[in-house]
Amino acid sequence: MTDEGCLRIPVVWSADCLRHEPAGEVWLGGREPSTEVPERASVILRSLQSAGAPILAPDAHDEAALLAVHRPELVRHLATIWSDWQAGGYLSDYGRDRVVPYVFPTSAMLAGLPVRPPAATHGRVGMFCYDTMTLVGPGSWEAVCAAADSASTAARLVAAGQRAVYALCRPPGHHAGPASYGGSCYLNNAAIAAQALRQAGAARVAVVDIDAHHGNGTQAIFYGRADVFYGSVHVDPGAGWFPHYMGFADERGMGAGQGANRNLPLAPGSSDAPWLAAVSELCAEVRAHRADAIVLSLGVDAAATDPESPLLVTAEGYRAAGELIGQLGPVVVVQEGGYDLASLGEYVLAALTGIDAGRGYREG
Ligand code: SP5
Ligand code: ZN
Repeated sequence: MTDEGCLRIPVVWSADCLRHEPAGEVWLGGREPSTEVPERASVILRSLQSAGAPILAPDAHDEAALLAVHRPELVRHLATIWSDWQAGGYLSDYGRDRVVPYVFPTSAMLAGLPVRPPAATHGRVGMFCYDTMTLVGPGSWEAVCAAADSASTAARLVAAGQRAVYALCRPPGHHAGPASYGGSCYLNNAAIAAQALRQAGAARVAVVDIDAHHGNGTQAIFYGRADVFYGSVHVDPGAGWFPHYMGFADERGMGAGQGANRNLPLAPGSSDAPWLAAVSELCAEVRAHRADAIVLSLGVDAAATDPESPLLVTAEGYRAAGELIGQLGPVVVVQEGGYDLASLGEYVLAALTGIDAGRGYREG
């Protein structure tokens, strides 16, 4: 293959990411087939391999990389819940083959009382998992760790001088908060990458999130901080879309982080022109914050072909977005959502091709 036809961006990938098999999602009380399936990663990998991208294995990272953005209680829960579930007989006695919450300690329920960790395993799940669609099974923790390791490794490579590295993370991460998981996400791969860049010497980092859904977890992790800007374009939660409770335009950060959060919600049905205008506005914010490095939360579920969102972005739109973002500075690209198996590979390749083209950098 000629250099011209070759995608030069390294891909960090571990086959352990295939070990998470959610085996369904409970939606409105009924179990439905999963949308976040292992095949998503295989399809993306094949597309990038055919484009000639170099594939690298992640290094294993210690728990410190996870604990830098997550509460130890969440990490311990995710690491142990499947074995507790088995030991508790939920599979053998009740035929429940995946971990699903059923009681949630909402602020409305507690009415001011503190959360007391429940004695029962099945009671405890809702303390961390905020929806019924994010199931845990036998290989989930191994995949969650492999995804986090891939993001950390990509951040290390960018900190060492690579201009753009792509982490093929699965499961995705941007809905996971400091002590919460949901939205098919368990640990926040993008936040782990952003924090790793900070610790490797970048004074200011920007997370740009172009997944169709608002990255409520990433926002929550950095909401009070000025050193990590979070900007997102997504389908308007006010028009009835997940995550329903967060992602509104007036959420601008708090305390020291005031002004370092920017949400650009779009109407359902929005296509390339308004979406790219919003991406461009986020890029202007990133420049204004003088970020030394960028983390791109690359969900391709804004695709016109995607079953999980009403946005109508084309592959050319994703390529153009990649070019704009690639001009901002060094980029760690982290895979988030994207569920149409027939077009996923094309959309991810389009975004990375745009970044590759844009990484000549337009300084200033
Ligand atoms: C990472 C990511 O893109 N997570 C998105 C999670 C949004 N899920 C919302 C699910 C709404 C219900 N979907 C109906 C599917 C029925 N099987
Ligand atoms: Zn999404």
